Amino acid sequence: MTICYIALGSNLNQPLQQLNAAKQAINNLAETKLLACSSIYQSQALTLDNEQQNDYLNAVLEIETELAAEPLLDALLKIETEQGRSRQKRWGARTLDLDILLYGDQCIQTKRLTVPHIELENRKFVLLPLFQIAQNISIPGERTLKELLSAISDQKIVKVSEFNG
Ligand code: ROI
Repeated sequence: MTICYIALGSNLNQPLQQLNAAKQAINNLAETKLLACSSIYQSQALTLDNEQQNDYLNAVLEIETELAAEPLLDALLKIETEQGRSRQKRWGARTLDLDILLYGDQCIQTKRLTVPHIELENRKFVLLPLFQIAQNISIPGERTLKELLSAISDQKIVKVSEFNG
């Protein structure tokens, strides 16, 4: 069993419903148990070239899984597709984004997967929900979550909701 943290994000097609549906789907994955959910947070879209996008809703889930990292990635991509995501441009608006932030204490670097997630340390909309449910974890190769968070405290992010059920 490996403890993993999954980031959820959405800014299209009813983001709150997208996040709740994704949580249910992750809860239903084979060989996987949902251990904890952060609250749901809203923030301005981080974009390239000041492109205008809707605000995002973001959250983080803690799971325990027997799935290896790449099969877990495949399962998450399947959930994204089932919830209507087509792969558009990089940094474009999206119905649902599911990212593996951490997979146990492993560092993984394959063609398809970089863990810890490459943008983890720059994104308050990932760090804050992660911190809410995992204050004491250490991130392989990184500073503590608290240190990472204090380095980017200027990004505005607001708690707006909890998951259903
Ligand atoms: N911006 C915010 N605030 N939240 C996200 O989840 C998010 N995801 C993305 C980009 C486009 C980088 N911007 C984001 O993929």
